[in-house]
Amino acid sequence: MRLSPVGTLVTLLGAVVGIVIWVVAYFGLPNDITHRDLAKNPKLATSVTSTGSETTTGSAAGNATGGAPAAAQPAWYHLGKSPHTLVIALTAAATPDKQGLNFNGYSDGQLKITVPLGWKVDVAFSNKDPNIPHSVAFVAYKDRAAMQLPQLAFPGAASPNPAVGITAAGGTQHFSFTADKAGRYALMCAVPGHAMNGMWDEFDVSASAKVPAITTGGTTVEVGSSAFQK
Ligand SMILES: [Cu+2]
Repeated sequence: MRLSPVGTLVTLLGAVVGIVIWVVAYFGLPNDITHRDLAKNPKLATSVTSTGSETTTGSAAGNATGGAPAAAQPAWYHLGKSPHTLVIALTAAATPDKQGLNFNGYSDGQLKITVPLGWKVDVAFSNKDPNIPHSVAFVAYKDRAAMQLPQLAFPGAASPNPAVGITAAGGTQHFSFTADKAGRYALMCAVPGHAMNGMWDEFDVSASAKVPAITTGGTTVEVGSSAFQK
């Protein structure tokens, strides 16, 4: 079959238009529209909104049936091997929030840790900031925003040399104390000026609580299941 010059032109134009459409559709459009590149697609947001024993019960059941790790449980707190021990990892400047003046991303009391009266608290403190030193000290609630290191609420309840602190190069510092007085307390950075700029969170010792609890964003998670013991 022979095409006239006009027919040939129309055929070529049709082919070109087809190719252009194909190229634009497959390569030209941003991934926001096509979502073809799976690696670049946004992660699905996962959130845990549960209160109290629901969480531990639900997660424990998940463990029992699926054998999966307790993914819903943040890794920074769990029950200790010894009875009545809470193990917490507090990381200063864990996020860039407030120029790093935060513990595990929380500042200005956004985080509340509650332990039953008489429990032991094992703390692993570190600082992600390579330049600005931080520390952690457990103090009376009224001293949460103190300019300088106030009196400790419990013997030994601070990282070493808390007024000086450590940078990221300081590694992880371990200390323990017994929460032997019920009341409202705070954990704060004792490097001068940091707590008064918000680097503090709440620490409560409860005479009625049976298990420790972590409260953030209005959600309380009890640290009560043996499923989380390490
Ligand atoms: Cu600090």
